Amino acid sequence: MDRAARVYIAGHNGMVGSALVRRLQQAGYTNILTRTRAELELLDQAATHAFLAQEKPDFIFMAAAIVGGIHANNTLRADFIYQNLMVEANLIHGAWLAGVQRLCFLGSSCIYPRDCPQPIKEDYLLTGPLEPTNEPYAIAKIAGIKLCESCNRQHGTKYFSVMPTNLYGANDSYDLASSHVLPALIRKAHEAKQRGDNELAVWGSGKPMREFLFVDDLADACVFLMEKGITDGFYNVGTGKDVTIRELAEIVMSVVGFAGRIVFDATKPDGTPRKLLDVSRLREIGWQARTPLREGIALAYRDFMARHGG
Ligand code: GFB
Repeated sequence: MDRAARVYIAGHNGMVGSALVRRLQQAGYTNILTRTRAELELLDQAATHAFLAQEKPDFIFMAAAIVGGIHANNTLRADFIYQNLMVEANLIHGAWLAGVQRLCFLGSSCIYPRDCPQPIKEDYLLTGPLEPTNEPYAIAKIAGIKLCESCNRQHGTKYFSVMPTNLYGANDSYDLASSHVLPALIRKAHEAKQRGDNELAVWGSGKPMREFLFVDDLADACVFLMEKGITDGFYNVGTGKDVTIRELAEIVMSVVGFAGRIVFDATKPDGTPRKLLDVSRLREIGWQARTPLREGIALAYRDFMARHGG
């Protein structure tokens, strides 16, 4: 990919979008297009189509989405399906109308059936029922994959998708009501340490298993696929390793330096028991994750301290 190519990053202020900006700048891309939400409302079809027709990017990364942890997914169900479907429809259809040939759509590992075999291969999509706590979000993300695939089949575009596992890193959300487990535990452990508590509340049973990918590794994978000239289909992006939520809490506590007791809150849902991605499709074409979990958590904690610490 020419370093002067016009690359539009939808959602550049979010955790994934900002990691993509960092990665592209580091690789020497000089024509990165961004718009804040105040400048361009992606829920507005006319505004989105006009922007794409005017700017005609060579490549689009679709990192704009309404996202959140298990509680936000489970309670803001209408927002999660409606807003994600609208943004995807406006951007993907608008990209085709504007003659944008290449695009990378960002999905999520929750698109796969709740009880599918582990590790999860890309081929398991649409082979069984979804996890109920995030079904509306997953349906919207599956629609995004299918919009890309269908646009390729009917119109000859070259749109592909990536399915990251649970992400964490710089610019994550630390709002305890809507965040994912890893940033929530960083914040809770930090505040517990500051208060001198002797307990840390962890939702659910602590038994579910999750795989965590440092967001800069995801950005690296996306740019790798763009530069490789991938034109269709979708790729799992993960580390290939998972931990229980209890193990995760223990690592976070040790990084933060909080030595209290873990107390499980059974009134909160566990969600899917396990979702470990099979990452062999991506490994076979030459990419694998680099950041070990403990090292990534230390970097995330440093980012938390810089933005919210005290
Ligand atoms: O990260 P998380 O919110 O989302 O929760 P999912 C993962 C697990 O951590 C669940 C437990 O079993 C939670 O009950 N957990 C423990 C906590 N303590 C906490 C806490 O303080 N906060 C949170 N949030 N969880 C989301 C999906 O599922 O993952 C999305 O809803 C998306 O659609 C995203 O796919 C990556 O991993 O369960």
